[in-house]
Amino acid sequence: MRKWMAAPGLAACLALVALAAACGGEDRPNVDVIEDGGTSSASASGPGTAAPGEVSPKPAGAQQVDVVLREFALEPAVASVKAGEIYFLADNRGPADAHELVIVKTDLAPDKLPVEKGKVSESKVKVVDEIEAFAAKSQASKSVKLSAGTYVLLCNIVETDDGQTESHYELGMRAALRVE
Ligand SMILES: [Cu+2]
Repeated sequence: MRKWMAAPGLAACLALVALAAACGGEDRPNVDVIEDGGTSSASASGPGTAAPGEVSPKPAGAQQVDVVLREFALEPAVASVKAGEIYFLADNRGPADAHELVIVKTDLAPDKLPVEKGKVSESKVKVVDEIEAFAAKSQASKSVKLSAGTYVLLCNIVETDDGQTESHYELGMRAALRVE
């Protein structure tokens, strides 16, 4: 009985789709809701927004350095590595903000880099590479060849909310990494 009823129902539906999209109409509002949700969440989150990070596989032979990013700390799992290819795997634990991972080669202490308006002057230090800002609760990776020396890992995002400047670097998102 049910099977027999289902067939004409489907046929009627297909016919109506062709005529007036009456059956297909049930799908269309769902699509619109998804699109609206995506748009509004992106615009409502403010300056800290960024796309989720992307993780690529660790190259063979590279040394892995896990780095935790959060409001407001930057914590490499190790203090030193051997010179060579380093695979940085950054884990943004937020809870809310986008963060980045900038790798600077410098003899200066992590908290002594030149700063202008809360931002480390990237033209005055040697930026080796970086993982660009990526969203909270996602991970991002980058492989970088590092020569021996001392490095500072930092997040150089500065947000301005209601005239208040929030420098991730000054709030503590910086750490030393020694390459031997
Ligand atoms: Cu940050």
